[in-house]
Order: sequence, then structure tokens, then C-alpha cells
Amino acid sequence: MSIAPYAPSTTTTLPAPRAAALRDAFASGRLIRAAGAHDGLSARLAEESGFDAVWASGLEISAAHGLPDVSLLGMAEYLAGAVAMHRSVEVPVVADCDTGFGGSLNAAYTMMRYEEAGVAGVCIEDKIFPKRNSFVNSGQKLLGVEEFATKLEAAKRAQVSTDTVLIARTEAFICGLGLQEALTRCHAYVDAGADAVLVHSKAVDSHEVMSFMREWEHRAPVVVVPTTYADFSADEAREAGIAMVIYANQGMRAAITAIRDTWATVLAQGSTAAVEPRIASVKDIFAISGMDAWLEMDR
Ligand code: SPV
Ligand code: MG
Repeated sequence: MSIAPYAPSTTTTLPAPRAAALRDAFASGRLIRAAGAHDGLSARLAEESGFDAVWASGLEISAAHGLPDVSLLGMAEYLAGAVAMHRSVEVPVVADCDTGFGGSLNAAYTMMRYEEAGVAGVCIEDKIFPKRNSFVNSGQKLLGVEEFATKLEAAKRAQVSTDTVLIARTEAFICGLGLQEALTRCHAYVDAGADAVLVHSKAVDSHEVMSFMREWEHRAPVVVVPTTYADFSADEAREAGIAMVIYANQGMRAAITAIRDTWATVLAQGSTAAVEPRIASVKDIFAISGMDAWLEMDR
């Protein structure tokens, strides 16, 4: 008996309403504001605050595991984080998929698994696996432009729904390679099928991303991450024609400061009385985790 070789399905019945919503938002010309998160709760807090999308941050997911963002966790762990976020909110989740967790086949598999999970956007960056967080001052190495374009093509081929958004991220500025390299790479990535580009910068002001925007001529939507150029406003982003800003880690940084401050006060005072007025109540935890709705199901 002959066994037919396994062939991946090329048709879909996958409902991808959030991917369609994200794609429409990119097409609308409105600025999309995304907040970084690492789990269901942090994603829900971002949505509750009014953000249009959640960024499933590799830095935050790594830190939430007590690990640095240097490719230690595997795809399944990052995916589990993104799935918890996707299930906890209604806005689209854009997943930080690092380098695609390996080579072209890994990038293809990443697309398959994230898309199957309902994640609206997949972002893959042009660094060499294993990668280090962009703000680490050593060991930043880029993959050749053609090699990364091949990786994007593999991810695109693996994509089932036409709605899912593939964002190609260049770390050209992070590696000190300048505007021309960033432009050349982003054009190649769009040629390879990327739906949008993320131009990362660790400059203390927005001059790198603004110089990119002047030369790019809106070939495809542009995503920026204004972590080091914190005074870059949403209005400036809109004026420059930027499609999405990601506040990638400010939520986690706020939580770290608040938790440290709370525990220091508790130890110093010998009781929790002083912190009670300024911390969320248990009732609030019940509310944000949907206690009433769940108990209703058990009625
Ligand atoms: C992340 O949130 O993991 C990012 C953004 O990739 S950054 O940390 O700025 O590189
Ligand atoms: Mg990251």
C-alpha cells in the first residue's frame, strides 16, 4: 500500500476576525497604539486602558519567567504567553516572534502556530538566532538581507488566512548600520511579502525613525517602538505617517516599581495598612479576572 505524502493544507476555514481588524486598521491610516504585555492580566489591563492592540513582548515574557531576553525560551513558551493574551482580550494581539525562533522552517512553523492560535500579527526580526534584546550593547548581528527575505517568504507561504499580518522588523539602526541599510532592507522585506515593517531604534530622539519616514514614501505601514525616545508623541507619529506605535515595556516597568515600593513599605512598617489605600483590592482582581461571569456559569 502506498502512503500519500503529507501535504499542508492550502485552504482555510479559520475565522480570523481580529487579523482582519488589524489589517483594516493598518489600511485606515489611523495611528494604532499597542501596549506591551506578557500574560492575560497585563494584556487585559492594556485593553481596559484603551489601547488598540496588545504587543506580546518577548522582553516581557522572558522577564516574567525570570530570564533575560536572549532567546532562552522556546517558541512554545512564547506562544503560550501570546495565547493567554489573545484569550484575555478582544483587541488584536501582535506577537513579537524574535527571529522566528531559528531558520526559515522555524519562521514558517511560527507563522502556522501563531496564526492557528488566532494571533492577528506576527513580527519577525532580521537578527541572527539566538538574538539578544535590542538594548544589549554587545552581540547584535544581522542576518544577510536575502537570507532574511527568504525567511519572510517561508513565513508567508505558511500563512493560511489572507488577513494575518506579517511584520518584518529591521534592526539596522540598532546595529549602527544607518538609514540606507534600513531602507534597503525594508524594501527587500516588502518585496518578500511583509505587510508592514518595524523600524527599531535605540537613539535618544526620533531622528532615525523620522529620517526613515522621509525616505520611505509610505511603501508599506511602519511600526515604531519609542522606548529610548520617550518624548516622541502620538501626534508626531501621526504627522509622520507612522501606522503603529508600540509602548513595549512601560507596563511591566510600572509594575516593577509599584511592587518594589509596596513590599518595601510592608517590611518597613510591619503591616500592610499603609499600602492598602493605594493597591488594587481583591474585588478588583475578581472583576478583572471575570469572577462573576464564571460563577454565573456554575449557577
Ligand atoms: C520586546 O518588547 O521584546 C521588543 C521591543 O522586542 S524591545 O525590547 O525594545 O526590543
Ligand atoms: Mg523582543
